[in-house]
Amino acid sequence: MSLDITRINPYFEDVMPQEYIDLEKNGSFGSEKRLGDLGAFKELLEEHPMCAGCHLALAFRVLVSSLPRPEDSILVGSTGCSSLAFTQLALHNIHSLFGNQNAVASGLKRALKLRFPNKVKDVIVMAGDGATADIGLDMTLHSWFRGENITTVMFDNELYANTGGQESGMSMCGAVLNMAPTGKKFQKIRVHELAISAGCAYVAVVSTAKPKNISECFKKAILIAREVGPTYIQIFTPCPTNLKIKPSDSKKVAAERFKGDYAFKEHITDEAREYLTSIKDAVKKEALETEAVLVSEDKEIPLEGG
Ligand SMILES: Cc1ncc(C[n+]2csc(CCOP(=O)(O)OP(=O)(O)O)c2C)c(N)n1
Ligand SMILES: [Mg+2]
Repeated sequence: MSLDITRINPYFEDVMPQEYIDLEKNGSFGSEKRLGDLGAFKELLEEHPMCAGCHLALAFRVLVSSLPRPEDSILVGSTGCSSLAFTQLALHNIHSLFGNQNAVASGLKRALKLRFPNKVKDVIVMAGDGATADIGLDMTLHSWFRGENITTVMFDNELYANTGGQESGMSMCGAVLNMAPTGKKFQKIRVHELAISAGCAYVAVVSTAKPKNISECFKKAILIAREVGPTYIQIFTPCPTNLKIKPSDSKKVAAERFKGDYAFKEHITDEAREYLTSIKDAVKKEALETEAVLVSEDKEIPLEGG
């Protein structure tokens, strides 16, 4: 996507909503300080239609603010609470049929590689735990087995929130939910371990208890998916509505679980680690070269009046 797509046609300037004018003037496309702008502009969801205290919304905002190239990213969503957030985005996104998200993303990534062989196009799946670990598990796993160059993000609120609180494979054993009144009878699925054995080059289990960590892991996952292979980020995103806790307590729940069973976990293959190191060097080299050019250009600028 060209950044020009966000420019306002001069003929429409007087009728454009203020929020779009703000987005065009100050929006963070192409800005390095995107996280600092969180919530300030429309593409970063300053408002959203989710419940108060929804940590899926918090994670969503952190993710879209951390995209290395928002203008060249395509987000693939699935049915669930997150599909409400997608409607607030000024970014390319696709709503896929519930469970099909990794199949749709695979096709999209392949088509974009053929259509734009010399351009970076990041394809990122963002879906709930029900979509990823239950109904879409076969599509998710097979995209990893095939080694597709996509990133998969799971918003793990440990239930089907959008349909009123059924248990998912990611619910905790014993969890009593609106539509699981006798409690869940089996253990939470260890999708991060499946991701590792299915061949993901990078896997991270993170939590809204540490938003900055989500951002760092997500960036790594996107970079690695470009060249090395599939990547997976699982984010704990407590749902106060279904957990029946005060919205202001979501943070406390995330922090408590972070100290216990939902602690940070990271897996990176040697190849992915080497790739990250190699591009770090390339970025540093580029920065040094730019500095050298700037210094030499600086010397050539004649002093005023000199
Ligand atoms: C093919 C299909 N099956 C079932 C549904 C009904 N449905 C909509 S959202 C949802 C649950 C979503 O749960 P999850 O993926 O965990 O997302 P959450 O709402 O918790 O964010 C279900 C079963 C559907 N829309 N389409
Ligand atoms: Mg869910």
